[in-house]
Amino acid sequence: MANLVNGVCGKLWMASAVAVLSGVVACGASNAPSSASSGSPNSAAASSGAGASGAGQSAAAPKFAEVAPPADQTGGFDGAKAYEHVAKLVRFGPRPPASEALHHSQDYIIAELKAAGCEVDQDDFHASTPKGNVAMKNIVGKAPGTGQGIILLLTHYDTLSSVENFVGAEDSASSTGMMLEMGRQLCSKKGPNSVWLAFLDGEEAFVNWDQDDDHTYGSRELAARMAVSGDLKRVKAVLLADMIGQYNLKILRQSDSPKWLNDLVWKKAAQLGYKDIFVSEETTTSDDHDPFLARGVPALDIIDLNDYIAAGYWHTPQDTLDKVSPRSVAIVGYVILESVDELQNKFH
Ligand code: 1BN
Ligand code: ZN
Repeated sequence: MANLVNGVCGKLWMASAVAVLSGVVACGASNAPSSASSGSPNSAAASSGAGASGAGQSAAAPKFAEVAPPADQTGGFDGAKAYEHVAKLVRFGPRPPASEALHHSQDYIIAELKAAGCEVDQDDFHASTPKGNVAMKNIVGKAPGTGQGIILLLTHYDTLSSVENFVGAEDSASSTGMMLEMGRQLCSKKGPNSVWLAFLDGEEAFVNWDQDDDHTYGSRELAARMAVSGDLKRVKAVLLADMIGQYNLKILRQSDSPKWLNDLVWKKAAQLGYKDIFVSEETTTSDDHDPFLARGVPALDIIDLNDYIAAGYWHTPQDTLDKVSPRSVAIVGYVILESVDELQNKFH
Protein backbone atom coordinates (compact mmCIF):
# COMPACT_ATOMS: atom_id res chain seq x y z
CA MET A 1 0.00 0.00 0.00
CA ALA A 2 1.19 3.49 -0.73
CA ASN A 3 2.34 5.44 2.27
CA LEU A 4 0.70 8.65 3.27
CA VAL A 5 3.31 11.39 3.26
CA ASN A 6 3.48 12.98 6.67
CA GLY A 7 3.49 16.62 5.67
CA VAL A 8 0.21 18.24 4.85
CA CYS A 9 0.96 21.70 3.48
CA GLY A 10 1.14 21.50 -0.25
CA LYS A 11 -1.18 18.52 -0.19
CA LEU A 12 -4.20 20.23 -1.56
CA TRP A 13 -6.03 17.30 -3.08
CA MET A 14 -8.80 17.18 -0.54
CA ALA A 15 -8.59 20.69 0.74
CA SER A 16 -11.63 22.12 -0.96
CA ALA A 17 -13.85 19.11 -0.36
CA VAL A 18 -12.96 18.86 3.29
CA ALA A 19 -13.10 22.60 3.75
CA VAL A 20 -16.68 22.59 2.53
CA LEU A 21 -17.47 19.62 4.72
CA SER A 22 -15.82 20.68 7.89
CA GLY A 23 -15.06 24.32 7.58
CA VAL A 24 -11.35 23.70 8.02
CA VAL A 25 -8.78 25.99 6.45
CA ALA A 26 -6.60 24.18 3.94
CA CYS A 27 -3.07 24.96 5.07
CA GLY A 28 -0.96 27.46 6.90
CA ALA A 29 -3.65 30.10 6.96
CA SER A 30 -4.54 29.99 10.57
CA ASN A 31 -3.11 29.04 13.93
CA ALA A 32 -6.14 26.99 14.76
CA PRO A 33 -8.68 25.63 12.32
CA SER A 34 -12.29 26.63 12.35
CA SER A 35 -14.77 23.82 12.61
CA ALA A 36 -18.24 22.56 11.84
CA SER A 37 -19.08 21.98 15.48
CA SER A 38 -21.65 24.16 17.13
CA GLY A 39 -20.40 27.30 18.82
CA SER A 40 -17.11 28.89 18.01
CA PRO A 41 -14.31 26.34 18.03
CA ASN A 42 -11.62 28.94 17.49
CA SER A 43 -12.76 30.85 20.49
CA ALA A 44 -13.07 27.59 22.40
CA ALA A 45 -9.45 26.88 21.59
CA ALA A 46 -8.46 30.39 22.53
CA SER A 47 -10.43 30.48 25.75
CA SER A 48 -9.06 27.11 26.83
CA GLY A 49 -5.53 28.31 26.27
CA ALA A 50 -4.81 26.09 23.30
CA GLY A 51 -1.19 26.54 22.34
CA ALA A 52 -0.71 29.04 25.11
CA SER A 53 0.63 26.61 27.68
CA GLY A 54 4.11 26.61 26.25
CA ALA A 55 3.56 23.06 25.06
CA GLY A 56 4.47 24.07 21.52
CA GLN A 57 3.13 21.37 19.20
CA SER A 58 0.72 20.13 21.85
CA ALA A 59 -1.74 17.44 20.95
CA ALA A 60 -4.77 19.54 20.27
CA ALA A 61 -3.36 22.92 19.34
CA PRO A 62 -2.72 22.62 15.63
CA LYS A 63 -0.50 25.08 13.83
CA PHE A 64 -2.62 24.46 10.75
CA ALA A 65 -5.63 22.48 9.78
CA GLU A 66 -5.04 19.11 8.23
CA VAL A 67 -7.00 17.33 5.55
CA ALA A 68 -7.75 13.70 4.93
CA PRO A 69 -5.57 12.15 2.25
CA PRO A 70 -7.32 10.51 -0.69
CA ALA A 71 -8.55 7.02 0.03
CA ASP A 72 -6.20 5.45 -2.51
CA GLN A 73 -3.31 6.59 -0.29
CA THR A 74 -4.78 4.97 2.82
CA GLY A 75 -5.57 1.49 1.55
CA GLY A 76 -9.06 2.49 0.47
CA PHE A 77 -9.96 3.84 3.92
CA ASP A 78 -11.74 7.12 3.25
CA GLY A 79 -10.69 9.58 5.95
CA ALA A 80 -12.98 12.31 4.62
CA LYS A 81 -15.98 10.00 4.98
CA ALA A 82 -14.88 9.03 8.49
CA TYR A 83 -14.52 12.69 9.43
CA GLU A 84 -18.02 13.41 8.08
CA HIS A 85 -19.33 10.82 10.53
CA VAL A 86 -17.36 12.46 13.34
CA ALA A 87 -18.90 15.86 12.50
CA LYS A 88 -22.39 14.37 12.27
CA LEU A 89 -22.10 12.73 15.69
CA VAL A 90 -20.84 15.96 17.24
CA ARG A 91 -23.79 17.82 15.76
CA PHE A 92 -26.15 15.48 17.66
CA GLY A 93 -24.80 17.21 20.77
CA PRO A 94 -23.89 15.66 24.14
CA ARG A 95 -24.58 11.93 23.94
CA PRO A 96 -24.73 10.46 27.44
CA PRO A 97 -26.44 7.09 27.94
CA ALA A 98 -30.21 7.09 27.47
CA SER A 99 -30.27 10.65 26.08
CA GLU A 100 -32.21 11.70 23.00
CA ALA A 101 -28.97 12.57 21.22
CA LEU A 102 -27.62 9.11 21.95
CA HIS A 103 -30.77 7.61 20.46
CA HIS A 104 -30.19 9.67 17.33
CA SER A 105 -26.61 8.41 17.29
CA GLN A 106 -27.84 4.82 17.58
CA ASP A 107 -30.22 5.28 14.64
CA TYR A 108 -27.38 6.80 12.64
CA ILE A 109 -24.86 4.05 13.48
CA ILE A 110 -27.37 1.31 12.69
CA ALA A 111 -28.39 2.92 9.38
CA GLU A 112 -24.76 3.43 8.31
CA LEU A 113 -23.76 -0.12 9.21
CA LYS A 114 -26.71 -1.55 7.31
CA ALA A 115 -25.95 0.65 4.31
CA ALA A 116 -22.39 -0.75 4.42
CA GLY A 117 -23.78 -4.27 4.17
CA CYS A 118 -23.09 -5.28 7.79
CA GLU A 119 -25.40 -7.60 9.61
CA VAL A 120 -26.40 -5.58 12.69
CA ASP A 121 -27.17 -6.83 16.21
CA GLN A 122 -28.72 -4.50 18.74
CA ASP A 123 -28.00 -5.62 22.29
CA ASP A 124 -30.25 -3.77 24.74
CA PHE A 125 -29.53 -4.05 28.43
CA HIS A 126 -29.95 -2.21 31.72
CA ALA A 127 -26.94 -1.15 33.72
CA SER A 128 -26.93 -0.58 37.45
CA THR A 129 -25.11 2.74 37.90
CA PRO A 130 -24.65 5.27 40.71
CA LYS A 131 -27.43 7.22 38.97
CA GLY A 132 -29.81 4.25 39.03
CA ASN A 133 -30.82 1.76 36.40
CA VAL A 134 -29.94 3.05 32.94
CA ALA A 135 -31.11 1.61 29.61
CA MET A 136 -28.17 1.04 27.28
CA LYS A 137 -27.56 -0.46 23.87
CA ASN A 138 -24.52 -2.01 22.26
CA ILE A 139 -24.59 -2.17 18.48
CA VAL A 140 -22.56 -4.84 16.72
CA GLY A 141 -21.95 -4.75 12.97
CA LYS A 142 -20.77 -8.05 11.56
CA ALA A 143 -18.76 -8.87 8.45
CA PRO A 144 -18.92 -12.57 7.67
CA GLY A 145 -15.94 -14.92 7.62
CA THR A 146 -15.37 -18.24 5.94
CA GLY A 147 -14.13 -19.78 9.21
CA GLN A 148 -15.13 -19.75 12.88
CA GLY A 149 -12.74 -17.08 14.20
CA ILE A 150 -13.72 -13.54 15.12
CA ILE A 151 -11.65 -10.36 15.02
CA LEU A 152 -13.38 -7.91 17.33
CA LEU A 153 -13.08 -4.13 16.87
CA LEU A 154 -14.40 -1.83 19.59
CA THR A 155 -15.26 1.82 20.08
CA HIS A 156 -17.49 3.52 22.59
CA TYR A 157 -20.08 5.98 21.32
CA ASP A 158 -21.48 7.46 24.55
CA THR A 159 -20.17 10.72 25.98
CA LEU A 160 -19.45 11.78 29.52
CA SER A 161 -22.64 12.81 31.34
CA SER A 162 -21.11 14.72 34.25
CA VAL A 163 -19.77 17.71 32.26
CA GLU A 164 -22.25 20.17 30.76
CA ASN A 165 -22.01 20.92 27.05
CA PHE A 166 -19.63 18.05 26.52
CA VAL A 167 -19.93 17.02 22.86
CA GLY A 168 -17.00 14.58 22.87
CA ALA A 169 -15.56 15.22 19.42
CA GLU A 170 -12.36 13.39 20.29
CA ASP A 171 -13.88 11.27 23.07
CA SER A 172 -15.91 9.45 21.51
CA ALA A 173 -16.90 10.74 18.05
CA SER A 174 -13.41 10.37 16.51
CA SER A 175 -13.22 6.61 17.00
CA THR A 176 -16.93 6.11 16.31
CA GLY A 177 -16.69 7.92 12.96
CA MET A 178 -13.55 5.99 12.12
CA MET A 179 -15.30 2.66 12.92
CA LEU A 180 -18.27 3.54 10.73
CA GLU A 181 -15.94 3.93 7.76
CA MET A 182 -14.24 0.69 8.88
CA GLY A 183 -17.64 -0.99 8.56
CA ARG A 184 -17.92 0.26 5.00
CA GLN A 185 -14.48 -1.18 4.27
CA LEU A 186 -15.02 -4.55 5.91
CA CYS A 187 -18.66 -5.53 5.58
CA SER A 188 -18.45 -5.90 1.81
CA LYS A 189 -15.63 -8.45 2.18
CA LYS A 190 -15.40 -12.02 3.41
CA GLY A 191 -12.13 -12.96 5.11
CA PRO A 192 -11.11 -16.14 6.92
CA ASN A 193 -12.40 -14.70 10.22
CA SER A 194 -15.56 -12.72 10.81
CA VAL A 195 -14.97 -9.13 11.81
CA TRP A 196 -17.30 -7.73 14.43
CA LEU A 197 -17.45 -3.98 14.95
CA ALA A 198 -18.92 -3.23 18.36
CA PHE A 199 -20.20 0.25 19.16
CA LEU A 200 -20.35 0.29 22.94
CA ASP A 201 -22.59 2.28 25.22
CA GLY A 202 -21.74 3.35 28.76
CA GLU A 203 -17.97 3.48 28.68
CA GLU A 204 -17.81 6.68 30.71
CA ALA A 205 -18.28 6.88 34.47
CA PHE A 206 -21.45 8.48 35.77
CA VAL A 207 -19.75 9.67 38.95
CA ASN A 208 -16.28 8.22 39.53
CA TRP A 209 -14.38 5.80 37.28
CA ASP A 210 -12.44 4.44 40.25
CA GLN A 211 -15.41 3.55 42.40
CA ASP A 212 -17.80 0.61 42.26
CA ASP A 213 -17.13 -0.41 38.66
CA ASP A 214 -18.63 2.87 37.47
CA HIS A 215 -17.33 2.47 33.91
CA THR A 216 -17.22 0.22 30.82
CA TYR A 217 -20.84 -0.92 31.20
CA GLY A 218 -21.17 -1.74 27.52
CA SER A 219 -17.93 -3.67 27.13
CA ARG A 220 -18.54 -5.67 30.30
CA GLU A 221 -21.98 -6.55 28.97
CA LEU A 222 -20.60 -7.58 25.56
CA ALA A 223 -17.81 -9.70 27.05
CA ALA A 224 -20.29 -11.43 29.39
CA ARG A 225 -22.79 -12.09 26.59
CA MET A 226 -20.09 -13.47 24.32
CA ALA A 227 -18.84 -15.73 27.12
CA VAL A 228 -22.35 -17.13 27.64
CA SER A 229 -22.97 -17.64 23.91
CA GLY A 230 -19.58 -19.27 23.40
CA ASP A 231 -18.52 -16.59 20.91
CA LEU A 232 -15.75 -15.32 23.19
CA LYS A 233 -13.71 -18.48 22.63
CA ARG A 234 -13.75 -17.71 18.91
CA VAL A 235 -12.16 -14.25 19.33
CA LYS A 236 -8.59 -14.11 18.05
CA ALA A 237 -7.92 -10.49 18.98
CA VAL A 238 -9.66 -7.33 20.16
CA LEU A 239 -8.63 -3.88 18.91
CA LEU A 240 -10.20 -0.96 20.74
CA ALA A 241 -9.94 2.55 19.29
CA ASP A 242 -10.59 5.55 21.55
CA MET A 243 -9.44 9.19 21.19
CA ILE A 244 -7.63 8.70 17.89
CA GLY A 245 -8.26 12.01 16.11
CA GLN A 246 -6.00 14.58 17.73
CA TYR A 247 -3.51 16.79 15.93
CA ASN A 248 0.03 15.65 16.68
CA LEU A 249 -1.33 12.26 17.60
CA LYS A 250 0.94 10.01 19.65
CA ILE A 251 -0.21 6.51 20.43
CA LEU A 252 1.71 4.55 23.05
CA ARG A 253 2.07 0.79 23.29
CA GLN A 254 0.02 -0.84 26.04
CA SER A 255 2.10 -2.87 28.47
CA ASP A 256 -0.92 -4.74 29.88
CA SER A 257 -1.72 -6.12 26.44
CA PRO A 258 0.03 -9.07 24.77
CA LYS A 259 3.36 -8.15 23.23
CA TRP A 260 2.53 -9.95 19.99
CA LEU A 261 -0.58 -7.81 19.48
CA ASN A 262 1.28 -4.57 20.21
CA ASP A 263 4.04 -5.73 17.83
CA LEU A 264 1.58 -6.60 15.07
CA VAL A 265 -0.04 -3.15 15.07
CA TRP A 266 3.18 -1.18 15.63
CA LYS A 267 5.02 -3.11 12.92
CA LYS A 268 2.22 -2.38 10.50
CA ALA A 269 2.19 1.31 11.44
CA ALA A 270 5.98 1.51 10.92
CA GLN A 271 5.69 -0.21 7.53
CA LEU A 272 3.13 2.36 6.48
CA GLY A 273 5.37 5.22 7.60
CA TYR A 274 3.77 6.21 10.91
CA LYS A 275 6.51 5.56 13.46
CA ASP A 276 6.07 9.16 14.60
CA ILE A 277 2.44 8.46 15.59
CA PHE A 278 2.72 4.88 16.86
CA VAL A 279 5.67 5.56 19.13
CA SER A 280 7.76 3.06 21.09
CA GLU A 281 6.97 4.30 24.63
CA GLU A 282 4.61 2.22 26.77
CA THR A 283 1.74 2.98 29.08
CA THR A 284 -1.32 1.28 30.54
CA THR A 285 -4.83 2.61 30.14
CA SER A 286 -8.07 1.50 31.79
CA ASP A 287 -10.67 1.23 29.07
CA ASP A 288 -13.17 -0.94 27.21
CA HIS A 289 -10.57 -3.58 26.32
CA ASP A 290 -10.14 -4.50 30.02
CA PRO A 291 -13.14 -6.85 30.35
CA PHE A 292 -11.72 -8.85 27.44
CA LEU A 293 -8.19 -8.93 28.89
CA ALA A 294 -9.70 -10.02 32.20
CA ARG A 295 -11.28 -12.99 30.42
CA GLY A 296 -8.01 -13.97 28.79
CA VAL A 297 -8.72 -12.58 25.32
CA PRO A 298 -5.84 -10.71 23.61
CA ALA A 299 -6.93 -7.08 23.55
CA LEU A 300 -5.27 -3.76 22.82
CA ASP A 301 -6.30 -0.12 23.31
CA ILE A 302 -5.29 2.27 20.53
CA ILE A 303 -5.58 5.60 22.32
CA ASP A 304 -3.88 8.96 22.84
CA LEU A 305 -5.09 9.99 26.26
CA ASN A 306 -2.03 11.68 27.78
CA ASP A 307 -1.68 14.44 25.21
CA TYR A 308 -5.33 15.40 25.48
CA ILE A 309 -5.07 15.58 29.26
CA ALA A 310 -1.91 17.70 28.93
CA ALA A 311 -3.66 20.05 26.50
CA GLY A 312 -6.46 20.55 29.01
CA TYR A 313 -9.26 19.32 26.74
CA TRP A 314 -10.00 15.87 28.14
CA HIS A 315 -13.49 15.65 29.64
CA THR A 316 -14.06 19.37 29.18
CA PRO A 317 -16.48 21.37 26.99
CA GLN A 318 -13.41 22.17 24.84
CA ASP A 319 -13.50 18.67 23.38
CA THR A 320 -14.89 20.08 20.12
CA LEU A 321 -14.57 19.25 16.44
CA ASP A 322 -11.69 21.65 15.86
CA LYS A 323 -9.53 19.33 17.97
CA VAL A 324 -10.03 16.48 15.50
CA SER A 325 -7.74 16.12 12.50
CA PRO A 326 -9.20 14.32 9.47
CA ARG A 327 -5.68 13.16 8.70
CA SER A 328 -5.21 11.52 12.12
CA VAL A 329 -8.57 9.76 11.81
CA ALA A 330 -7.56 8.54 8.35
CA ILE A 331 -4.16 7.27 9.46
CA VAL A 332 -5.50 5.33 12.43
CA GLY A 333 -8.23 3.90 10.20
CA TYR A 334 -5.59 2.85 7.67
CA VAL A 335 -3.38 1.23 10.32
CA ILE A 336 -6.31 -0.66 11.86
CA LEU A 337 -7.58 -1.75 8.44
CA GLU A 338 -4.15 -3.14 7.56
CA SER A 339 -3.78 -4.70 11.03
CA VAL A 340 -7.08 -6.52 10.53
CA ASP A 341 -5.64 -7.86 7.28
CA GLU A 342 -2.54 -9.00 9.14
CA LEU A 343 -4.71 -10.73 11.76
CA GLN A 344 -6.69 -12.39 8.98
CA ASN A 345 -3.44 -13.78 7.54
CA LYS A 346 -2.20 -14.86 10.97
CA PHE A 347 -5.38 -16.72 11.89
CA HIS A 348 -6.55 -18.16 8.58
C1 1BN B 1 -10.93 7.07 28.02
C2 1BN B 1 -11.67 8.05 27.49
N1 1BN B 1 -11.42 6.80 29.21
C3 1BN B 1 -12.44 7.61 29.44
N2 1BN B 1 -12.60 8.40 28.39
C4 1BN B 1 -10.94 5.79 30.09
C5 1BN B 1 -10.18 6.30 31.27
C6 1BN B 1 -10.85 6.76 32.40
C7 1BN B 1 -8.81 6.31 31.24
C8 1BN B 1 -10.12 7.24 33.49
C9 1BN B 1 -8.09 6.80 32.32
C10 1BN B 1 -8.75 7.26 33.44
ZN1 ZN C 1 -13.86 9.87 28.20
